[in-house]
Amino acid sequence: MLAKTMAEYLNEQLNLELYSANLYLQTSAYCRYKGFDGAAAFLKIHSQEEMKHMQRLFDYLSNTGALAFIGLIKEPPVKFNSLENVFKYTYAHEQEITEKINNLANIALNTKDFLTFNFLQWYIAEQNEEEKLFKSVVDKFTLVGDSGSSLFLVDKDLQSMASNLQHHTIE
Ligand code: OFO
Repeated sequence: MLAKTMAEYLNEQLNLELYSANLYLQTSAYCRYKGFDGAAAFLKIHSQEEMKHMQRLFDYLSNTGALAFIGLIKEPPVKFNSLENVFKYTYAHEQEITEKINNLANIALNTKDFLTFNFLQWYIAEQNEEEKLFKSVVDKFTLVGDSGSSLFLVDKDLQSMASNLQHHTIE
């Protein structure tokens, strides 16, 4: 049985993962609206990944005798100045999530909740991957600049990244 405070912290994280799913779905809508179909596909797949992060927490809470609860999820931003801005924003968001996960792991360790500490290892590894992924997209903009043809290339690249991710998800 999870300690009450740990269940509260994990529920907070569950709701943050739901926010992440909404953020990626909303940014996908923005990209599609602006004609960046590759970026839209990439972000939409990522939204599905975030739902899996949420469900993992949902199951852990349920399986340890706690009550998972869905709270009020804040609205994600709708408008951005540029495609690069979308990815700078999402990269910063991933960095924040990493901090949250690390903080949770720290609390679990300090309270000797080794089961939760063990559960969080998956998230620690996952965050490392997500940060790498989003940084690699931000780096593309630095490399190619922001002219129309550069954006076209980045968008094309995101389309192939989306196809790879889709493939990975199906396997
Ligand atoms: Fe993007 O890792 Fe969950 O939130």
